[in-house]
Amino acid sequence: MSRPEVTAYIALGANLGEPAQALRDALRELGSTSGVRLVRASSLYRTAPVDSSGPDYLNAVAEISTTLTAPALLDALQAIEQQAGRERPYRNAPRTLDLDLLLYGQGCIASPRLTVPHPRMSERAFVLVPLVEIAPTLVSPLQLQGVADQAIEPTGQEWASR
Ligand code: PH2
Ligand code: MG
Ligand code: MG
Repeated sequence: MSRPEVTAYIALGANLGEPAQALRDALRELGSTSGVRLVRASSLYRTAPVDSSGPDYLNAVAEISTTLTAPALLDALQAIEQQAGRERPYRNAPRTLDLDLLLYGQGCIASPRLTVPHPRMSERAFVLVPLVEIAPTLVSPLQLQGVADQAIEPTGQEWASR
């Protein structure tokens, strides 16, 4: 029996190595993952590190439609992070690629591995600003007001590499 399609939102971020290339590769990998269909992606944004260090980040958010369960989707995201050489020396360390599951349909998940909605997404301009670009009904003006002091700007870069 086939599972229903669920709309999910994924945050992409990187601030080590070649962030633009890493985000492009990750979006391509995500779209070619079995059981995942890429619906749309936000622009790329340059953002100041929040509770983190190192160079500025590149961030974006993607909407997918998936037949994977949330844990299976998390497995797929972590496999793509591994391919990008992700290391986890300490919490919020600079990284070559971070893929976070923000929302999974109407799902509320609290397992040791996974919390959905992502518990800190409402505190972060690098999530809310790209998210409001592709899913305006999901973000309130009040939430945006709460992160208005965080530095974020569109890079003007295209997703497609030329
Ligand atoms: N990710 C973090 C912590 N801080 N700051 C920015 N600007 N962008 C991120 O993606 C980011 C962060 C933890 O995942
Ligand atoms: Mg993260
Ligand atoms: Mg993460």
